[in-house]
Amino acid sequence: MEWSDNAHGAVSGGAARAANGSQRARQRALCIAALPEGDDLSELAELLRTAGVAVVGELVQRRERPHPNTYLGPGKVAEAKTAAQACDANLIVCDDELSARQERNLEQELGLPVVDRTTVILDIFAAHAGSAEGKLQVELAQLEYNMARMRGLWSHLERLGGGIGTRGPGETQIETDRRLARNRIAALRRRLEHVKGTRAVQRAERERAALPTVALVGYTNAGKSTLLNALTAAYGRGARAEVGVRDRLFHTLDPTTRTLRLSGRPYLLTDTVGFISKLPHQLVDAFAATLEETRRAELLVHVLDASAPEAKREIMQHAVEGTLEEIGAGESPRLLALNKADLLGEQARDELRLRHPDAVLVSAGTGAGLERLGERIERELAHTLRALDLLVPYADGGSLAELHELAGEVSREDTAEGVRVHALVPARLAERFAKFAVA
Ligand SMILES: Nc1nc2c(ncn2[C@@H]2O[C@H](COP(=O)(O)OP(=O)(O)OP(=O)(O)O)[C@@H](O)[C@H]2O)c(=O)[nH]1
Ligand SMILES: [Mg+2]
Repeated sequence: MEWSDNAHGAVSGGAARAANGSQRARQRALCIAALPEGDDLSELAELLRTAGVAVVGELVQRRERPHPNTYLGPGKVAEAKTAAQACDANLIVCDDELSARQERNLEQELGLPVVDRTTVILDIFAAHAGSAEGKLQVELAQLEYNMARMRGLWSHLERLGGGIGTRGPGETQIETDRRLARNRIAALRRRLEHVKGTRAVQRAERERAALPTVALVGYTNAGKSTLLNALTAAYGRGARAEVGVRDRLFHTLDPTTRTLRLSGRPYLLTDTVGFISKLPHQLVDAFAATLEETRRAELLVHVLDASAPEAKREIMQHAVEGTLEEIGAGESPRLLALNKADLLGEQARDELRLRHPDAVLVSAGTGAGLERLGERIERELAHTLRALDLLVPYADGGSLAELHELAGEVSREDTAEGVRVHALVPARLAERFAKFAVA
């Protein structure tokens, strides 16, 4: 193990856990946290790995509540200073969101730049944002976060010459003032409204198709994108470019929607941005438009990494449920998919089945359990379908083809008057066939 167990606040220096190869990382972080019993800093380390920052030491103080002025208690702050020198850190990273006052005081006492968890998450989002909308959303979130804490922040980041916390609006703000930042925020909001307008158009198109929609939601790195790829490979149609999958946090920021065919019937399946504990509020607000996809879905498949230790699993599950509440999707029908089952032994799988009798165990990686997941999705969405009994004239080949497209398997019988059809179609599209209805 590279770090000592810091339950008592000891600090290990030593080799940099360089995320970017063997060369000495530019940013070398000492991680600090005031945590109640049980938590650890492994997730922060993952976040930093994703952000390309090396973790060279950690220091945990066990306390229920952080110190209001300095986050850590006074004795621990002194310890942190020694520790930072011992492990040659040039950055302090805190596992919580710091108040402006805590951050300023800590920087003063420690003589090093201090960055908090929120800044790290915002920075990762900034680096991963791909679409125009995603970039605007992240910039807005960063600006709003920084607005609240305008102070000598930018000077130390300049010293560091880039790196975490410096991407995005940071550089431009160095010479600007609050008023300019506020103008920028207003401009970003307007542009987002505009982009949202086009999104609404796209959504309207999809709604015209009116297919039942499933959204994959879950903690970051749970395997949502892998599951989207696996499900659409198994139940999709035609070759589509795969959604990017990587063992890093917040890989997916822009929602992707694919068609899924269950019993031949089309459904829409959307991959969404991952959630995390202490997800910055600014991000939830900024991503409200994107998250609308989640709110509008008929079914949420909550993807949970079943291979994580139980305590971590519970934290992840609660974080996801809390975030769903926050975005107004708390009441949406939910199906729990326990993913990465391939990493578990038979006994662990049995325990999970007992604990979550309603969940489906799957492995997006190996494909195990996908069939059952498909069946469950279909069952949960049965209420979105309507059974039709129709008589379609032979001349109307177009309507018959459309029925096949929407209903998948269709039972048909040729009669003298036309084709008698019994089919299940999305309720919102049933109107189209009303003129063929037979009593
Ligand atoms: N062993 C195993 N690994 C998996 C499985 N599903 C996903 N993974 C791995 O888990 C990592 C994260 O997968 P993603 O699909 O990118 O996860 P995500 O939930 O989309 O993550 P974000 O977009 O970052 O929120 C990747 O390294 C995947 O290869 C699985 O069933 N078994
Ligand atoms: Mg993803």
